[in-house]
Amino acid sequence: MFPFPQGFVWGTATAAYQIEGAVAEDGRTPSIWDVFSAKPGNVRNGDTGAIACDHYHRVDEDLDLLADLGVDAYRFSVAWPRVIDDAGQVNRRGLDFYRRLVDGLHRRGVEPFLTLYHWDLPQSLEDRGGWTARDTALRYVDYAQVVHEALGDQVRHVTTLNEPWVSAWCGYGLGIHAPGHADPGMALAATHHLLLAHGLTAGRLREKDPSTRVGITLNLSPCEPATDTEADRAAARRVDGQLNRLYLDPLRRGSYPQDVLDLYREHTDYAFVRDGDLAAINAPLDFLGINYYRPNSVADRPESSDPLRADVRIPPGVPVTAMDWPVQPDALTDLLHRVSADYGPLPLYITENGAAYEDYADPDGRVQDPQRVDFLRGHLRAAHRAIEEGVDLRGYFLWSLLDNFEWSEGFAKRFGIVHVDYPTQRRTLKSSAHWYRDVIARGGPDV
Ligand code: IFM
Repeated sequence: MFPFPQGFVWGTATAAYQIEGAVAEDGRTPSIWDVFSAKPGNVRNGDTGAIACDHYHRVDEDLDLLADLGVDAYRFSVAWPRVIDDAGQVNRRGLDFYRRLVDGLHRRGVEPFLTLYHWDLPQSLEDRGGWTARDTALRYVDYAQVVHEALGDQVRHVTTLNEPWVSAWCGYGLGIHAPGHADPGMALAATHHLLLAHGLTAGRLREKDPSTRVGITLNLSPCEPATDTEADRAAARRVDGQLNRLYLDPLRRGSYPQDVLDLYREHTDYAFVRDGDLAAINAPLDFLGINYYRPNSVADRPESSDPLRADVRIPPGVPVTAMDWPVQPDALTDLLHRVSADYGPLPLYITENGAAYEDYADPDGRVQDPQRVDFLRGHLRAAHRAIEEGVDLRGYFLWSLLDNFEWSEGFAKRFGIVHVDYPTQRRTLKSSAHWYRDVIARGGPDV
């Protein structure tokens, strides 16, 4: 038995664009993901989030699933383009949807953990420069205040951003996510403005309502050298810098890591960093959310020192998920220790962890996913070990409640513990959902 502490928060997570659908209803305006996914070649099979899991119309059914699982908390995101229209006016009908969601959670005894930004920037703001423009950070603060005024009385935990690395580097540095730019200088400007949006908002919300717990969620991955050569060790440090320290250092120490700034000097002069910005970004945090999926085993690539072109390998003999991500739960324990030691003390939550596998319904309609159960068990045990060794880990949100729109992979990758048959929108609990319900009821995995 691996008993977690009393009060440990068991949850599941989703994000607006990945599940809601209803992209043109009740005054919602287009987001960068509507525009990006409509362009042929950007998303596998031409999929879009236009319908997704139709959660917007099935919210009660989906909340019942949460109640059935017995979770303590549910992490969801608010879609900015539902709440603020292209003229910058508040859209009450959009807010009403989230009010119904939050009320429905409370009625079922489930605590809402609200994420303000999970990648669906209003396209109208992208047209004015998106996250490369400082003004977007200021618009974000206004948006955050609107959401807080409407829902703050019922929502204690607010996460400002989900995975700013992905927003900045996949969206502006690599061009594989919306809005589809491939320019490292833009990615660095986007990074800075995302972090500024976070910091200004954290300060503002704390000032207005000290009872709100404000955090941010980062995708963090331990980076190990593939071999013990000096070249591989340097390559691993570069990837760690760009992926982890570029976010953790300003948030927790008020400075950008010099080695990462130096790596990209030919792409930007960093004129977008203004006096006082880093102090704002370094605002006190009530918690840090960690999304952990995999570590990186990094080998040097002599022709390029750019972390975006890094040679990231699967260590021999390590199993992989349907995303080709190596399954290495021990790295989660190491990561939790490192974050606590280097950037704590700070309450931590695992705000995402989970895996995609090739799931299908058998002739009886059942969906058996033993590989996912093994994945989750291994990671929960790794989290448990970290707690036993002193890490202040407060909760675990499984990604994801439902199969959903996996960004540039479309609907081809299934991360849910609940299977969604997209043509009928029928939901079926996979065996991992039954297993997770038992884990929650027992307060930890039994083996
Ligand atoms: O689906 C995503 C989620 O939106 C952000 N974190 C990683 C998940 C799996 O790729």
